Amino acid sequence: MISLHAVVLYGLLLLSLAWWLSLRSARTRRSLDAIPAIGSTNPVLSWIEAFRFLTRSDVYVQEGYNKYKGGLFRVPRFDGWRVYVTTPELIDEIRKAPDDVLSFAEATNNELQITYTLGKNVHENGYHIPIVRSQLTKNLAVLFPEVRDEILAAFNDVIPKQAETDWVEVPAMASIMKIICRTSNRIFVGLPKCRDPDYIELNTRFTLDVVLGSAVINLFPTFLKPLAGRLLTNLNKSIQRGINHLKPIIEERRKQRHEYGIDYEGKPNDMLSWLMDEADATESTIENLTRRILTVNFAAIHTSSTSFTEALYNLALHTEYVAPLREEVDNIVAEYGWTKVAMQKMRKLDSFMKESQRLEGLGNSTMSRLALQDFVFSDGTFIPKGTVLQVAAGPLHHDDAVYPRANDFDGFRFANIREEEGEGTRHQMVATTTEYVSFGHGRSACPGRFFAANELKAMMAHVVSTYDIKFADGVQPANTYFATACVPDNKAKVLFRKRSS
Ligand code: HEM
Ligand SMILES: *[C@@H]1O[C@H](CO)[C@@H](O)[C@H](O)[C@H]1NC(C)=O
Ligand SMILES: *[C@@H]1O[C@H](CO)[C@@H](O)[C@H](O)[C@H]1NC(C)=O
Ligand SMILES: CC(=O)N[C@H]1CO[C@H](CO)[C@@H](O)[C@@H]1O
Repeated sequence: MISLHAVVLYGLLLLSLAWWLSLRSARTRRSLDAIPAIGSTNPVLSWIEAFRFLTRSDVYVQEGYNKYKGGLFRVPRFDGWRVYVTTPELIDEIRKAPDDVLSFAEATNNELQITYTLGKNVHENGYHIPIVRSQLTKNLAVLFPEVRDEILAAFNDVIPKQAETDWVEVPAMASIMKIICRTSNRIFVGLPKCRDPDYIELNTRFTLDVVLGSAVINLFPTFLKPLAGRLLTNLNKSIQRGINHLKPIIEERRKQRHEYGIDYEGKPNDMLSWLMDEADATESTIENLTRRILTVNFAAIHTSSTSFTEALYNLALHTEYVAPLREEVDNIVAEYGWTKVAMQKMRKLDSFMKESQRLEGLGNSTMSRLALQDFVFSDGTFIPKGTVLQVAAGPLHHDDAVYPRANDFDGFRFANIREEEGEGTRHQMVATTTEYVSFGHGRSACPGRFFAANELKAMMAHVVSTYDIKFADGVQPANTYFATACVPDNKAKVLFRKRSS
């Protein structure tokens, strides 16, 4: 079986190379000649470099930024050249372009092969996006007690009891992922499903299924993609597993609706209910609702876990922040309780989380946009239809000209700016600008960022008010990269102990 797979894989890889070579001679290649390339422009060598990019995107993007800052550069990917912009001005031009010229949805479909991974329906109908942006955000205050309750229960389960009296080592990434998955799903599907270990395991690995699956599918020309999706990924199994978890819940809710009307008494106020309220007939099937819940988890879990894990590493590395953060949390909670309003008042905490995301965040590349038509930047750079644009977010966020002493972790950097400018909200974590693109920018900016910031701050407020934390050796864990994604060290351990003062 395995050797048959290997033969199929090698055969398909050769086809993929042939496809790449034929692409190289196409119109896009000539049209992009004016944009400087990182790595070789030789067709065969650049195909090999596309493999290197999979694990070294940080090096490629930083090199491009250092050499061509002020303009654009391109890097080789399997499906063609990816063009990066380097300045806030160019980012703003991307933001202003209409969706039918530069499309986030189509770029994401290209990168994640959504049709063959999350599902055709998810690509064709993005009805969950306005639900995340409005219903979820509007309900943050009323749902805060549930978020808080799940955070308490999850930390209690994940941090060993010995922490009451002594330092204990906790594997950070895996623990955080569990806590985030539980807390988010408390709001997505509710109790008791959000605590089901198999459901949690499914949702944390589904993201990897999609990312790895799409990377494999992307090696192949369009006509082979469905075959590659079926033979070389385990998405079908994962979706079936999701269906097994959600089918009884969806059926029970349908029954209640049928008997007592759409606003039946005791109707859960969660993502699944909002989706069922808005779904049209094709979206209301158990499979399509399941794909949608898995999609929301895909967008939420690894992103939030990455961001929180990096913030936790920064706290363990810079323990001098524990005291002032703890003081802020204690004071504000004394006045406003554990509420969404309290989270909004915690400016030092907000700044700390934002600074961490500025320096690390999701990766060196954000804001993918596929050109659906030819596009010309104001500096005259021509972008042919079919090209994918990206923002060199990592290098921009690390540029001293954009952020003074950009490479230093300055936890209260944004709180201090807000102090100077009074009540300004322009520097809070959820505010996107042409200089802060961790959540993207413009119409497609992350619709889940209000939920994410609220959840991550509630978690960090719980950590500083409950525990002392540190690293055993004080060494910052190293990030790795997969394609454009930044992956925090998932083996690093953080020491926890019940707060002593
Ligand atoms: C710290 C956590 C998160 C980060 C860093 C993050 C980052 C991003 C980024 C960079 C984008 C693309 C924006 C662009 O290119 O302009 C995006 C899109 C999106 N995010 Fe998030 N995200 C996070 C959490 C969440 C959560 C918790 C949810 C759901 C509850 C979510 C749902 C989405 C969705 C649905 C989109 C696609 C929007 C569209 O297609 O227009 N995200 N996110
Ligand atoms: C799900 O959505 C797709 C695409 O919109 C549709 O073709 C299909 O019939 C729907 N239902 C099921 C059960 O997959
Ligand atoms: C998984 O594959 C089987 C066999 O090809 C198919 O019958 C089933 O509908 C698939 N399930 C999903 C969720 O795509
Ligand atoms: C997420 C992020 O910004 N990662 C890195 C991008 O590249 C620079 C330079 O190589 C790194 O220092 C960042 O940590």
